[in-house]
Amino acid sequence: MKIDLVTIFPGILEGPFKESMIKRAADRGLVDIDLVDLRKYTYDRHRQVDDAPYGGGYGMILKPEPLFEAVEDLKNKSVCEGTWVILLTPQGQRFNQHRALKLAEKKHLILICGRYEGVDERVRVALVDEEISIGDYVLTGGELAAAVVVDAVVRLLPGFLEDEASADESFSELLLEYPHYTRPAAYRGMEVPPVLLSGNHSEIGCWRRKQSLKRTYERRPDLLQQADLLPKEKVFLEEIKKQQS
Ligand code: JDH
Repeated sequence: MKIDLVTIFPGILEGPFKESMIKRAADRGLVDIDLVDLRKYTYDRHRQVDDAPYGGGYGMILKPEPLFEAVEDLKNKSVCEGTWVILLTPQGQRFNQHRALKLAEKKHLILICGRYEGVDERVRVALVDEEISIGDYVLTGGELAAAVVVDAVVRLLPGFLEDEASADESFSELLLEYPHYTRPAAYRGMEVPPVLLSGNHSEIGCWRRKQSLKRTYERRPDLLQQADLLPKEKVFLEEIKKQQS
């Protein structure tokens, strides 16, 4: 997968992609991430990327010309058909695991990170395929949001997770996780649940699934709507609900 991030602050994005797991994915050739400085696509003396809003009012708006030039240049250079252009914006559709899975199917993503009050409306209308917001809080720009989206997408690429099964990801990640324990078996009087020390893998699997369901019901019941549960899991869920009331 090819990912281009268009920004006036490439420095913000250098850290997240030049460290750790995402760097390893790039080194292994799973993904090619480029930080594209929007100022490269300005041709005036002051390398101006923003301007005051027509009609007056507070703040500055990213001008259309550098963004159009940047995206068109990246599309022309692209070896693959079907480039998908994403704008990070507080007005976008909420990002979630489902959207991450959809984006992981694309061959070439271009993410536009806005700043100031946002981008000229013509960018949305003529250049952007999808507008995304990472959540209902206000950031100062799109860079950190873009880093979140890229992180979530890259870990889904085939071959990213070397050993663990990623096949059941799409399913298991719709529920909250079961509790994890590592050595020691007893710590400050807190003991690891005996089933995890039993070596009985079908029992362990069953315990974990039940813990997942219990946690999801207690903390994020909204997630249970979209998870399709097995009949016996539905029965278990009813038991949990009864115990609570
Ligand atoms: C991109 C500029 C800053 C902040 C106006 C909007 C009141 C406009 N989940 C997310 N939160 N924020 C962003 C994001 C923020 C951005 C840009 C993404 C580019 N900014 C900015 C506030 C406003 N404001 C909220 N209303 C309730 C008015 C721009 C983001 C993502 N993804």
